[in-house]
Amino acid sequence: MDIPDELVARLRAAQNVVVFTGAGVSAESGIPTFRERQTGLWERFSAEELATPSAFERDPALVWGWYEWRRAKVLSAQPNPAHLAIAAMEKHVPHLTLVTQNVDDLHERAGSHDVVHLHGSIVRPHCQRCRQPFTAQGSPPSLTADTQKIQPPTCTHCGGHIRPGVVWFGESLPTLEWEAANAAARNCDVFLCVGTSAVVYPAAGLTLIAHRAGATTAQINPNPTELDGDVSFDLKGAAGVILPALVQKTWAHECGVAI
Ligand code: BJW
Ligand code: ZN
Repeated sequence: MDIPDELVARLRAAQNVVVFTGAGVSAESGIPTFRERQTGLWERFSAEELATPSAFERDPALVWGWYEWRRAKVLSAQPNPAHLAIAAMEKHVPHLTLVTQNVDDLHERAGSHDVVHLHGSIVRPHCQRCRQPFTAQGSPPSLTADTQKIQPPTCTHCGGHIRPGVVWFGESLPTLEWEAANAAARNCDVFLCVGTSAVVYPAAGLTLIAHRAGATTAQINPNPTELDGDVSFDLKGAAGVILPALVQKTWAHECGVAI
């Protein structure tokens, strides 16, 4: 698809840019999204049985086993051209804030710095009771099934269960991260919303916060979302195609641009 000249001009002139990502940015790395028909995780698994505090209370081994299966997927995945293009933007934009809902570490592995993780990290578990980080975690076991039960490790400080370091439904987002994302959305010139269905709050509200504060907003997604009609530019297509093209068109005139 054609990248709009006006978006390129606004991005080139911007001092403060926010890139806000969802599961779609990692889809081309082979990490399943949540809500897409047929391939989304919530098509095959129940969010209530796996991604809530009460699910972990009820059956910690089921929940831990499922997250170990997903952690193994993340560890064997590689950043794709969308992650790389976002990392390259950091070199051209005076102040770029990368806010992600994703629990994988593919942005970091692509070279992005100071990534704001609103929904936590699947590679950084902690104790459910005393919140101490759990560091003695090696590679996940080779799992034959996505619903294989695995007893979670025990905290060496207090004996509590170790839990995945992610934000489940009904849990608050980490305060510092949420405040940083909110402030960045309110103060940016350009806000790029990439690969999210924009249904999970409060994160889903960030694009509209930026839009109402006067930012240029652009959505990059091959499918319809809740934000259709509410953004300045709607780029319908895969992030791994559109983002490299956007970076190339915006900064190709700068010497040595590489993505
Ligand atoms: C591509 C692509 C390509 C594909 N290129 N794009 C009513 C009832 C009950 C609860 C609520 C309610 N209203 C609000 C709430 C609260 C709830 C919520 O929002 N629920 C809604 C679903 C209704 N929110 C919360 O509970 C949050 N906490 C909170 O609000 O605290 C206050 C509170 C306290 C006490 C009680 C109640 C509230 C916490 C939300 C935590 C979300 N956690 C998850 C799981 C994380 C752990 C894990 O990974 O297992 O986070 S849910 C899941 O959704 C995950 C994601 O980060 C999040 C967002 O999903 P995302 O990224 O948008 O993925 P998809 O699959 O939806 O979309 C992918 C998109 O990519 C699609 O559009 C594709 O088209 C696109 N795509 N290929 C570009 N190549
Ligand atoms: Zn503990």
